[in-house]
Amino acid sequence: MKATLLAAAALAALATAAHAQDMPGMAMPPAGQQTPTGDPQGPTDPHAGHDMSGMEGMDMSGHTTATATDDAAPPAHDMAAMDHAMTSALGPFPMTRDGSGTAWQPDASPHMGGMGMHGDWMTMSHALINVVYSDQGGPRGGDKAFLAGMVMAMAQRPLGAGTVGLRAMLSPDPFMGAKGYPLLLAAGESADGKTPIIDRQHPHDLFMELSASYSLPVGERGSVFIYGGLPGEPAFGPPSFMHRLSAMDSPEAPISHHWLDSTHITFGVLTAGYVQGDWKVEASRFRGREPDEKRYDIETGALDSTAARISWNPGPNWSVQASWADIKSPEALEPDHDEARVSTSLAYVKRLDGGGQLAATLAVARKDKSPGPVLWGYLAEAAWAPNEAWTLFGRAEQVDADELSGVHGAPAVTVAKLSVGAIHDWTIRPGVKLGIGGLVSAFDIPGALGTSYGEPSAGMVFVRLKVG
Ligand SMILES: [Cu+2]
Repeated sequence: MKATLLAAAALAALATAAHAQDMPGMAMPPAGQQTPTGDPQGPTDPHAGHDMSGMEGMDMSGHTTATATDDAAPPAHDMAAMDHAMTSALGPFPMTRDGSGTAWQPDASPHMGGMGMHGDWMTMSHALINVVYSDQGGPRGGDKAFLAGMVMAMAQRPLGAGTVGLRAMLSPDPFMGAKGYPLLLAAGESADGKTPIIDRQHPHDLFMELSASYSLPVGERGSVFIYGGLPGEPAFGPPSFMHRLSAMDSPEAPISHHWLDSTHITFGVLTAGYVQGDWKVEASRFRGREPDEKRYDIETGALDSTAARISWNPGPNWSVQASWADIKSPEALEPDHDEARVSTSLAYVKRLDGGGQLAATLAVARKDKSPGPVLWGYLAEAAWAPNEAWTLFGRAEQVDADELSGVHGAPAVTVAKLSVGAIHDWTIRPGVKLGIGGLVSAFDIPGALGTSYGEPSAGMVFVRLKVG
C-alpha cells in the first residue's frame, strides 16, 4: 500500500509538471491578443464556423474557453493556427473525434488534455490516476489496493503536405503486481506464463502505446493515413475502455474486455486508413499474441493477424463502428487457438448545460475460437455528469465465458455483471481535479459455476487524480 501511494504521488507530480509546462504556450490565443470585435469575416467563414463548433465547450483547462467561445471571434490568422491545432492528426475532422489508437468517438466528446504550441508542434498531455481498493466477495473473491490509470502525451505538426502525429501512453498498472487485481468473472492473460488469470484483471503494460502516424489530405474532407505502434491499437472494436467517455469514470475493467477491446495493447501494429467526411475505413496487420507477463518490456514478433473496421459519425453526438479481426494465437496458454472476432458498437455523447455531459455505449462482439466455441459478449454502459462535480456511472455486461472453470476446453457459461457507481470531483487548480468515488457490483452466475462463487457482491472505493 505504501509503495502504491508513493508511486501515485510520483505519477501525479510528473503529470502535473507536464501539464504546467503546457500552460504558457497554449494553442488558444491569450485574451489580450484578441481584437475585441474579432474579425468580421470570422463567423461567416466556413472554416471559422467549423473551428468554433469544434471548440465549443472545450475544456482548455478552464483558462481561455470562455473568452474564445463566448466573447469575440479571434483574428483570422489565429483561427488558422487553431484550425490546425484542433484538427486530428489523422485527417480533416475535429480532434475530439479521436479515441484510442485510430478509433473514433462522437465529435461532441470533450477535449481531454492540456494543450501547448512549441514551434510547429502542437502538444497535448493528459493523466488519470486512480488509487483503488477493490473488495470482491465470495469464495473466489479477494481484496487489494492498487494503482490504475494512464499518463498520455501527444504531439503533431505539419510535415510536407500532411500531418505527422506521435502518441505515448504509459500505465501505472505494473506496480500492482503481475497477478493484477481481484475482479470477479474477469479472465485472460497470465501472471507467470503458466497459470491463467481468473477472477482478476491483468495489469496493463507500462507502455500502452508508442505510436506514430502520417496523414495526407484528399480533397476537402478526406484523408489517407498510416499508423504504426509498438505497442499500438489495431483497427478493431470501440475505443478501449480507459478512453471511452462512458467508461473512464469507473476504475474497473469490463469483463467483456477480451471480446471488445483487449487488442488495445498490441506489440506491433500497422494500420492504413481512408477518411471521407464522416466515414472511415481502415485495415491493420498486427501481432496477435497478447502482452506477456513481463509488463515493463517491449515485445516483438511477426505481424501475423489482420483487422478491418468501418466507422461512421452520423452527427456530432454519435459514433458507430463495425469491425472484424482474425487473431493468430492470442493467448500464450492456448497457443493452438486462433480467434475470429466481430464487433459492432454505438456511442453517444451529449454536452449538458452546466458543464456536464451524458455518454453511453452499446457494444456486441462475437468471438469464434478455432478450434473451440463461439462466445458472445454484450456491453451497455453510461456515465451521466449532471454538473462538473458529480458523475454517476453504470455498466451491464453479459459474456459466454469458457475460462472461468480453469479447466481447458470446459463448456462456456453465460454470466452477467452489473456495476453502478459515482464519483465527486473537486477542482484543486485549473485543469487538475481530485475525485472520490465508489461502485458496487452484482452478478448472475448460473449452475455449478455459480455454486463455486457463492452469492458474491463486490465493490470498489477510489481516489482519482485527473490532469488535463
Ligand atoms: Cu486491456
